[in-house]
Amino acid sequence: MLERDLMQPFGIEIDLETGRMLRPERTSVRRASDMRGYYADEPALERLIRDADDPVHYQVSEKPVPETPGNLMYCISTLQPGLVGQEFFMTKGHYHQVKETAELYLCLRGQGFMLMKTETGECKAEAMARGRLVYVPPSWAHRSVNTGDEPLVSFCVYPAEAGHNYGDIEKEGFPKRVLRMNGRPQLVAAAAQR
Ligand code: S6P
Ligand code: ZN
Repeated sequence: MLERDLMQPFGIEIDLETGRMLRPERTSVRRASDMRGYYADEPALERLIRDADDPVHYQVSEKPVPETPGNLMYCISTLQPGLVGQEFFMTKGHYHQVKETAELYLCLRGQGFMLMKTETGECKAEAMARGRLVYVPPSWAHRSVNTGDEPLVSFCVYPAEAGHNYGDIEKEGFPKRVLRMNGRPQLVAAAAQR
């Protein structure tokens, strides 16, 4: 490869206190209405959409790199606090399309869990709190859950070619849900649902 064809190095700034990426190139936003079908209490989600004017649920800020092997994609994921019925706000969750790809989540702010599951239904939860790094191994679907009262912010890094498979989680869901019971987060077996 000619030297002029090489990708050029660059730097970005992340405010480690707030977890905000300064001047991201791309920000994807998921609103409450994008989460239809994911929560157990569907009427509660509809009330949230109606009464709070379809609030932002979470967003992902990035400065994308080419999605080619050898590159590392990275982003800041910011999940708002709240409840849908008894269930804490969560991301949709996904497998990576390229199953052999892992992901690192370094929590910068907030409290919660990283829920992970395999295709055969094994389910694990790792606590997330400022300074905790969660390693999501290859082949594990992953979803973050915010159990605190401030945004749950993570810095994520993964192989740039990983891709996202949302369809399987839309169909099969996670075996566990994180509910607020007696004022505390509890992991509860999910009924047949997403
Ligand atoms: C990407 C990484 C995160 C999530 C983000 C939103 O591989 O795992 O950036 O995209 O937390 O979650 P989801 O499930 O809607 O992509
Ligand atoms: Zn991922």
